[in-house]
Amino acid sequence: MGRRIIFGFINAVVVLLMVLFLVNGCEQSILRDVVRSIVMGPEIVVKQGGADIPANSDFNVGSTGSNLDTTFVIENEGLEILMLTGDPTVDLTGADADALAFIVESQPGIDAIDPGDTVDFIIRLSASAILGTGVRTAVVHIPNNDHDEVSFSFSVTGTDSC
Ligand SMILES: [Ca+2]
Repeated sequence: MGRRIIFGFINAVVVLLMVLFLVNGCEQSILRDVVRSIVMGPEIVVKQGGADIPANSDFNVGSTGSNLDTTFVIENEGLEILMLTGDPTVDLTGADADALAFIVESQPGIDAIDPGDTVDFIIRLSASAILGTGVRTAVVHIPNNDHDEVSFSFSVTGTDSC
């Protein structure tokens, strides 16, 4: 909470500075970019099939009788390097993750994403005769250094039709 207040304060100061630059009428683009990078920092965005997956939302991977892989994309829409700080980088929690119904089939290959760059990871829903048919769910955790989304997470749901 304290951090948000600090960033809010910094944002207010930056807006004031930008107005002053504008009034001044000078070319201040370099300084403006420096100020923006301080404020905006890294910005994590997670996508699947080109669509944003908001934090804390639920994504349905579908139904399978064997293995179903879904590729997700982590994008850095900020102006500083986005660090993926987890170990493992992408982690799954929940009873169905513990039972390996959902696994991270492929981790992001890097833990530092430059501004504008992306990295993929793959989550697999495994159908299992042991678990039987039913709906499976797990929570996907992507710890990172985005100022307001350091514990970015969302749910995945899918149906085991085995
Ligand atoms: Ca953010």
